[in-house]
Amino acid sequence: MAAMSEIRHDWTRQQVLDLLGLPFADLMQRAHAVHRAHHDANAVQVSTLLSIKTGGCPEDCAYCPQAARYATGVDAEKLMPLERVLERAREAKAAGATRFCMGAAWRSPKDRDLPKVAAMIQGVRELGMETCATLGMLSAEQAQTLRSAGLDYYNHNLDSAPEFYSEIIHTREYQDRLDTLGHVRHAGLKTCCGGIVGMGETRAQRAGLLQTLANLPEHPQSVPINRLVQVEGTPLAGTALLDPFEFVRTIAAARILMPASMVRLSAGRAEMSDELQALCFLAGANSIFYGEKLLTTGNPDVLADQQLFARLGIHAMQITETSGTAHFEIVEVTHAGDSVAA
Ligand code: SAM
Ligand code: DTB
Ligand code: SF4
Repeated sequence: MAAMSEIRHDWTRQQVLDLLGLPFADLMQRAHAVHRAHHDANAVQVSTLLSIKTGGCPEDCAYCPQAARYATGVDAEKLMPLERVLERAREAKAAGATRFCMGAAWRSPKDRDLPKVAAMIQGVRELGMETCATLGMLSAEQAQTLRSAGLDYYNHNLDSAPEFYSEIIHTREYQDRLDTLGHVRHAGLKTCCGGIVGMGETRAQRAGLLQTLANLPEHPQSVPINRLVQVEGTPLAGTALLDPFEFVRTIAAARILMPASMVRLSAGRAEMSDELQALCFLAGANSIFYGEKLLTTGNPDVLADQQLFARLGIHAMQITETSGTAHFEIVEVTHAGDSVAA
């Protein structure tokens, strides 16, 4: 195995920009070497998403089909009943997902909703899957409550560079996001935190997002890199499309900056060719959302993903339960008998 890269939290903007600007082959070679040193390059972790509370959101995130203020055709629904959530989780497990991520179109959860979400988390865990939730901003106490319910991961994205943020969201501050991430870490939850590219940002602003992620007190254990899904009715519909190679560069730089993290090739795969996805895996992406739907928009169907994995010789990571502790771990089998916990 190649030498492990140092885990750093002191990246300068210029260093990240320099990475993004390397000749493509040099960047890919460097990212792939880091990837191999820290992970099984042929294993991809699969998570399934479910929108447990869809639409009607009071926030104004310019990319989001669930903001009540944009006419996107997404109707506001109530919180999904527990049994339906568990039914969907069972289906996800049967299809091979190891993590089940529940998303709600909330600015932040109301305290009266938390016991209902806690019951969902407990139920999903009992099925033998890792749990993740993305419910908006959290207080320190709410993060603790979710942890006590057995939540493994909390997804809360930075979404963009600090200096681009005010062009995308006006109803809450960048600092609010950093505060929520602090509460999540302090509660002992693992963080899933990334952003969106293709929103009309510059390369320097993509570098700003990556730099901020890498310089967090702890690297997020999962880093979702979303390519903007353009939805008619949102302010970002019609944004000039990002050069696909620039997207691959972003994945490669994320891999170099956060060597031990799982980098997720997240939203936007339905609009990507198999070849582009393969380049992203080569650049260090080792996690995907699996299942026909993200929250409200489409994702490649399960069969297409299984075929893509087979064509590329990729296997889905398996879940193991650490004896007696009700603690799940995804295990990346690197060589026969040689396991690396992710
Ligand atoms: N409401 C909560 C929040 O915003 O924190 C949780 C759900 S929200 C839909 C989770 C994330 O989905 C956003 O932070 C954003 O990164 C991503 N997302 C939403 N709409 C998207 C789109 N059209 N394209 C790509 N990513 C998107
Ligand atoms: C993340 O980074 N991407 C996911 C998940 N975390 C919650 C959401 C993608 C949403 C794409 C638009 C939609 O389906 O509504
Ligand atoms: Fe609401 Fe989350 Fe969509 Fe923003 S991203 S509008 S907070 S659901």
